[in-house]
Amino acid sequence: MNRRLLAAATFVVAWVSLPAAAQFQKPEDAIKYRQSALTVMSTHFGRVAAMAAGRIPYDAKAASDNLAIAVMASRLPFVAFVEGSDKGLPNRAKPEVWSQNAKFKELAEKMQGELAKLDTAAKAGTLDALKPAVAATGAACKACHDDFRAEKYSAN
Ligand code: ASC
Repeated sequence: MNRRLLAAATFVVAWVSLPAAAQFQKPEDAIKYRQSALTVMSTHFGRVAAMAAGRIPYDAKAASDNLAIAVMASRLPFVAFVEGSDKGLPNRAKPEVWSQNAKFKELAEKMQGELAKLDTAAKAGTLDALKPAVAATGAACKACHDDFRAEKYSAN
C-alpha cells in the first residue's frame, strides 16, 4: 500500500472509531442533534398516531411511509446524550439520563422495539392492526419521558 493511501485509511479507521462524544465538537451540537432527531421521530410517529385516533383519515401508504422515517429517526438521538451535554443549550434532559444511564438505554431500546413492531403491524394495511401498536409505542415514549425528561427547559 502506498504511503498516502495508508495515511488515508488510517484516518478513516480512526475517525469511525472515535467515541460518539468526539463526533460532536461541542455539547451544543449534541443537544441540537438529538432534539432534531426526536422532533423528526415525533412528527412522523404523530401522523400515524393521528390516524389511529381518527384525527386524520387512515391511509395505509402514508402510515408506512411515515413509519419508515420514524424507525430510521429512532436510531439517531441516543448517541447524542454524551457526557457533559446536560448544558450548552436549553434542553429537558434530566440528570438521571447520565446517573441512571443503563435504565435510560433500556427504555430507549424498548421504544425502538415498539416502533419497529408498529412498522411491521402497519404492513397488514388495516387501521385495526395499527391501533394497539400505536398505543404500545406511545406508552414506550411516555415511560422514558416520565423518568428522564424534565417538565421545563434548563436555562442553558
Ligand atoms: C407523540 C410524541 C411523544 C409521544 C408521547 C406519548 O406523538 O411526540 O412524545 O407521542 O406523547 O405519550
